[in-house]
Amino acid sequence: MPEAGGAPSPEAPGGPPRIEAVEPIERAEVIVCSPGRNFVTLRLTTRSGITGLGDATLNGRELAVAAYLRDHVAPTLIGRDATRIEDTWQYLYRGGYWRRGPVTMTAIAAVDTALWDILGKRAGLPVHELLGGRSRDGVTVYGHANGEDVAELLDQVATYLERGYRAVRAQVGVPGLRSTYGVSRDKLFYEPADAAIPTENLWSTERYLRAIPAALGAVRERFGFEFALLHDVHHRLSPIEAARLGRSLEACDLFWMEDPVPAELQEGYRLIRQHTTTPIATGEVLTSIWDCRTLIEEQLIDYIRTSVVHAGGITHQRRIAAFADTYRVRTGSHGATDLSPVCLAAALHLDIAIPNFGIQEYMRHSEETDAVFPHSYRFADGMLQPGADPGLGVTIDDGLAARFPYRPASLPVNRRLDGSMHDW
Ligand code: CS2
Ligand code: MG
Repeated sequence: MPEAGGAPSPEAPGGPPRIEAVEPIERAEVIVCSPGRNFVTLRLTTRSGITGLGDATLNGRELAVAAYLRDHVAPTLIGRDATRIEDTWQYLYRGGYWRRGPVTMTAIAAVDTALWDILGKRAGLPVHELLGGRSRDGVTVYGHANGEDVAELLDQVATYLERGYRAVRAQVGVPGLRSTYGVSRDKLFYEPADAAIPTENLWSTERYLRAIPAALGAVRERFGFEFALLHDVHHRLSPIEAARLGRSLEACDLFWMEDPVPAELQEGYRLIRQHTTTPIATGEVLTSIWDCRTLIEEQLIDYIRTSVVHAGGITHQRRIAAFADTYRVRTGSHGATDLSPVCLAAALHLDIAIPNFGIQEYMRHSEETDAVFPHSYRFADGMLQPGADPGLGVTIDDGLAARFPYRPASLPVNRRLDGSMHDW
């Protein structure tokens, strides 16, 4: 039966005659720019002139997603009905032979996010109202305090608490290693993709395991327990090492210990769980609900950290959150600087609406990034507010973006003291 306002049309892309598109997509543009760091942005424009933005940034692999979008996805979008968000997701995911993986899921995410933006603008409503409306007053975020040593870390924690943060992630340099991932030169704007050819960091599990309990213990001793304290292991331990770390941090009352073991070693979480009550978060490199299934079903984690941009957009991230809620697992969306303001806005609209939101990562973008992507979200009192503009509330300044061309930039790699490769 035809939809309201629609009649069968022979013009629909591919296949038999379909219901006429309510809001046909006319243009799909992929914009690559580097205002402080690289971003890939998809802009869809409908026949009636509504535009929607989607983040398509995959750190260090940006051009792979740009090509995937331009060469394989964009041609299938022209003429498609922008109001068919779920169907477009199914078309791109279920319709595809090659599934999942970061490149594919980031491209799908960009399309999906742009379609939600368009829907919000058509309706004249911010996306979170379309997702069911507010479930909370604001989105609690955590900032990144880090220091070369414990003294610098304590200074940085103080800075974040003074700025009103209610939650702080603490990372510290490991004594005897010349650099440690997560510890940056610039304290407010952290950018890990620092060189065209990957920088080589040094790693020692033994030294790390000695340094962290002392550093986090010093944070609690100085600042007390009235704020959430988080720590990111960056996938670097074996399950028994992670179990030991989790146990040694129990007195610090962590909000979470993040990514204790490599993402492909999900069985390892069973062992960690048997040994420690420190809450566990993972998921920033997982790209679909199927990647999270065992972790959630077996309640091996407390927070799922998949993001809108790397896990299939608002549509799929919402599905992951709903699945996680069934098992009392909460969300803690990835929000490093490589997730653009478009992704951050999309995450905030979802965070504020879903029942099982836990916390949102918030690494501030540089001034250049914020200038290229004017946005309506705002930080106050340790929380972000998505704003009330229709859609996502983010635009892109094309002229300014063009002044920041793409520059190759990679994440570092990690070698042990004997020169062998260690997990990222
Ligand atoms: C980190 C990030 O934010 C985090 O939790 O793990 O620094 C992450 O490594 C980068 O976003 C990778 O692109
Ligand atoms: Mg992380």
